[in-house]
Amino acid sequence: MVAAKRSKKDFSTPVTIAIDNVAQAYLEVLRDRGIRYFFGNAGTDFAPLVDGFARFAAEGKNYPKPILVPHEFAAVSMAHGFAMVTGEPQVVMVHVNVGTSNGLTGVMNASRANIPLIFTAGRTPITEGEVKGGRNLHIHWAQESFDQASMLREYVKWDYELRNFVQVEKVVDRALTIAMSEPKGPVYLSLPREILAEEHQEFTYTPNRSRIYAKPGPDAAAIRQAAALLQEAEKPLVITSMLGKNPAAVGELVKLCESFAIPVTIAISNLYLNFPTEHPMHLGFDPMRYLGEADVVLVIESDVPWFPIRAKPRPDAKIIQMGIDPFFSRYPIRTFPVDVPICADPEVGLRSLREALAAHREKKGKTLQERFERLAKEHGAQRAAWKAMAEKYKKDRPVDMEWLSYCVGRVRDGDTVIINEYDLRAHQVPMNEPGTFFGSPMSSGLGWCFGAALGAKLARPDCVPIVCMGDGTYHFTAPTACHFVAQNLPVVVVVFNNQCWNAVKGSVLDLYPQGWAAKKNHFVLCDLEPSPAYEKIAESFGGYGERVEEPGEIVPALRRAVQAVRKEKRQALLNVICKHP
Ligand SMILES: Cc1ncc(C[n+]2csc(CCOP(=O)(O)OP(=O)(O)O)c2C)c(N)n1
Repeated sequence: MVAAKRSKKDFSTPVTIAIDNVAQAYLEVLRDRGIRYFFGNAGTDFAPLVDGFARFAAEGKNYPKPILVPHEFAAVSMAHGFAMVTGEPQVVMVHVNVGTSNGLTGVMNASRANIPLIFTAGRTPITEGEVKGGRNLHIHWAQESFDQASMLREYVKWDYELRNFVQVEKVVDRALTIAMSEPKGPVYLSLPREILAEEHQEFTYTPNRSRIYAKPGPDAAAIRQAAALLQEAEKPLVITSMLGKNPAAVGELVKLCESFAIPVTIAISNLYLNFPTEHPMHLGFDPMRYLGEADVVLVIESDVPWFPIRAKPRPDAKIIQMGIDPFFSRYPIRTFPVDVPICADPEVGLRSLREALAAHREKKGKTLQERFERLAKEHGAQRAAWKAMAEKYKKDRPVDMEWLSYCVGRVRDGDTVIINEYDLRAHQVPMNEPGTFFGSPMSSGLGWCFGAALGAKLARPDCVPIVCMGDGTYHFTAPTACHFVAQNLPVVVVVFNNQCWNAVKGSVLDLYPQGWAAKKNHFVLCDLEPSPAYEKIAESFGGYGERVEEPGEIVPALRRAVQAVRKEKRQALLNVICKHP
């Protein structure tokens, strides 16, 4: 190995290392740029990389660490989970066009949730024997695409193909910069096998480049306008969905709402712990309940703050929309009204807003105090109603999801991370610390949760992820691939098993309350029966599995499952039999 020819302090001086081929140069740049993991689902295109990882191991280079995930959708979801917990960009590699298509739903999820992924795929060799790495298998002809990236171009911020050795470093940096610049999101890089296999003896690159990414700040005039509106507001309302993707922004929202007695509601897309649920200004998960009264609405990082078909703001209400991309410009149609747009990371935007409002506080002190007390009372009444609802169902068998969610809330502690895809009733789970709750992306590429929980576990080895999903969702996770990975990254899976796709059934009833299906109680394509013993699937991967039917057994079963992960270091699955709607 050629020794690094530079002083340790001088990060702008290029270094030269010995390599065999382009693949090794590529891995070296990833390593230098701080990429810790390489989520892979391999094929013949990976040969130079698999060989390169062996050289890395022989040289004691531990990162990026390859993680085999036996399904691409799970691999992308896992990288998604790691990135959502750490904020670090993640690298996934899949096999040519076929692997790309399997990972595509995961890329859609990452795209809508602004998760920075470098999604990469091999490209099948195109040469027919003239060049090393060229075609030597029948698949190499059939796996060629005219334009491999075309299938996902709409969902990535940038796509490119590595075309030659001299650009390895620049291409990786460009991919990282675009993925990490706001609004963050996935990019796609294809890596042709002949290029990866191309032989070179030395690689010169500049260490430690490109780790600073741009963050937009708010426009001062927009902040002044928004502050003036909030200052005069009698019934202000905050609606948010994913403010908590930057955990530091949660503290800023708390300070603003506490100081100025502004209630916070969480929209249906509920991706993060956006506001401590036990804070007196938290008014639950249904903004539409309060929307009609509000005179100033502050929408923060929320793609769908309300459903226009169900609720509308007052005609004279003023709407402020704040976010990195408050208009969600990648959505073809989204027309929520806006009077004051604030394009900013909410951490900075909210701080500026609070500072602008602070000057007026004295004048309104008494009014604010009264408002705070009124809202705190409403907050308390909401909690009491939720608890009463859980209690009402506490003896129901089959189990009611309201009660099951309440039980999850009782077992949760400071070390658990809740990951939810659909069925957990979030209002039943008190949560106050940012970074302890993650909900499924608004694109709803079903099955995200299990992979995401594995990524969260990899990112925070000491935590116990409790991943809540319906029995329908479970099938979409590529469950055996996830259980396979969970052998080394144990998590608790709670299957809210209602033996159907209630979301589909519900939409039929919604659209056709008096329709044929409702009248005849005949719902095709909705039931998942006979319901299998999901717990046995986890058992076959060495996990703890339990079928739970008794409502009084849920908390003890959850504790056994958490214990299996925490103490025995093995995965657990609870198959909780819930009411079949
Ligand atoms: C990839 C994909 N396919 C289909 C859907 C449509 N879909 C949304 S929810 C759902 C059913 C979820 O079932 P389950 O997890 O059991 O929850 P339930 O609806 O019963 O509460 C389906 C099929 C989707 N969102 N994503």
